[in-house]
Amino acid sequence: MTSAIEDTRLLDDLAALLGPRGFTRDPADLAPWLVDWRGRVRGAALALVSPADARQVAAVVTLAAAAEMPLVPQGGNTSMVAGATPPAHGRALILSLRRMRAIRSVSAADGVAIVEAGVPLQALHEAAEAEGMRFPLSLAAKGSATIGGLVSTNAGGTQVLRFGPMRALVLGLEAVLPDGSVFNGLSALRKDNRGYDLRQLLCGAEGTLGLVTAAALRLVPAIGARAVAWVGLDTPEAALGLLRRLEAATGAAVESFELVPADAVDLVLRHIPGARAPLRKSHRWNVLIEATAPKGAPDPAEAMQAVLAAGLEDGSLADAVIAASETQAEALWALRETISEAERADGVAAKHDVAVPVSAMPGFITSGRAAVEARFTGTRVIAFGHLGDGNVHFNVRAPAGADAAAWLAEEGAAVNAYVHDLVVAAGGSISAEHGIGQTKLAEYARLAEPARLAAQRAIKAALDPRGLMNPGKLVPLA
Ligand code: 2HG
Ligand code: ZN
Repeated sequence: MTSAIEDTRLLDDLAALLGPRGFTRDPADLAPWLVDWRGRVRGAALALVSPADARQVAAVVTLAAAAEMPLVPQGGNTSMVAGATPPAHGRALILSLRRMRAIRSVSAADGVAIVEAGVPLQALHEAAEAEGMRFPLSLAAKGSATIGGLVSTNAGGTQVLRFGPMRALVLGLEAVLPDGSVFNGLSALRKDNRGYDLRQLLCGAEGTLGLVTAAALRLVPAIGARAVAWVGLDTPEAALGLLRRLEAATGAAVESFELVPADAVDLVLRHIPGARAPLRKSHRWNVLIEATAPKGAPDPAEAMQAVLAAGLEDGSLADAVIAASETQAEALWALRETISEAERADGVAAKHDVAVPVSAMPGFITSGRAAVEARFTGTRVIAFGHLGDGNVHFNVRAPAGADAAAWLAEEGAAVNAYVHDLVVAAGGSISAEHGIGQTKLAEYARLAEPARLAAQRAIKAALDPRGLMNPGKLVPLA
């Protein structure tokens, strides 16, 4: 049993250990970190602790373990599933990794960067670029999302098609385990076959098995040439057909293939200042395509142009534009990357981050949308994102004119269950890239195969027997 007196003693010890830069109980300091990015889940915490290095993280974990104090790790706090929001009861500490921002090394020779957990993704992009290299994972929250969070959520983003999710880019990890020991696994060996892969276990563990303090990450050569296009077309099937033709014509050059419905373009044009329609007319479906080549390799623009011209000619595409400058390319990307923000500004939606086999996705989008809109009268499905990965964000918006928050409170659970049942029937996953966090936990427990849940609970119990690492996330209680 722990008592308030023991909690006070722990807080005093942590304050002494971390000093004023590393410890605060000031409500104003804590406030931004107590609510999730979408503003839907609120929690509370006794303090915000911000260790400066792995040694301090280990000391915090050891003290917290002795006091049986839950720890909630946080990076940029941009989780889509409230994975970094502390519990409502408030007996927890937020452990921010944001002070650990050293880029320890960038080696072009090995194609490896070693970076600490609190480094924002954008900063890693810049550091790699300065060495003629590139870290090939990107997403809309790159300015705030941190390496520790990206590893711990096995983040996806817009280049998974070619380079895989975070998991595929993590070559090594340094982490503090729940007993306070430090796992020194940063040596980025190409081959290392010593049994269970702790590094991969920690990727996507959402901080439930330990705290990632640094990562060795795969770099690839910098981009020499890139071609960015926006295409208007009639159906998701036509979009997937286009992807296959582009892949055949450009080899592995296509790295982003993002599906955007007309509704999403409308939301962006309405809510994001400076956004401009990419094509003369509105099209029911659009894709944003990026193909790249390293320096010295053939420029993919020519092949892309030929494929698009043929598609316009045979009528499978309605319209297309290839960016003529970096500024135009960035403007096209901004249209895609601000969908989430625009949707948030428009009012909360019931969000679903779903995966099905790539070839089944066009059919899933069309029939799923019709089924949901028929079952929940007035709702509007907006399905966008990573078609090339078989992953879309299948978000269901409230009926026009309705109070979106009230609608979500009343109908959200039924909508989620309905959509997730469709996903499971299609052999898919209810979380493609956002993780489980808090908001998907009940649905995950309802739908996951028993063997998966049992193994996951056994791993959690073995490594974190007291259940202090980000409790209430990812692992459903038995
Ligand atoms: C994206 O692809 C993000 O833009 C966010 O994963 C998706 O807001 C969403 O539903
Ligand atoms: Zn996404």
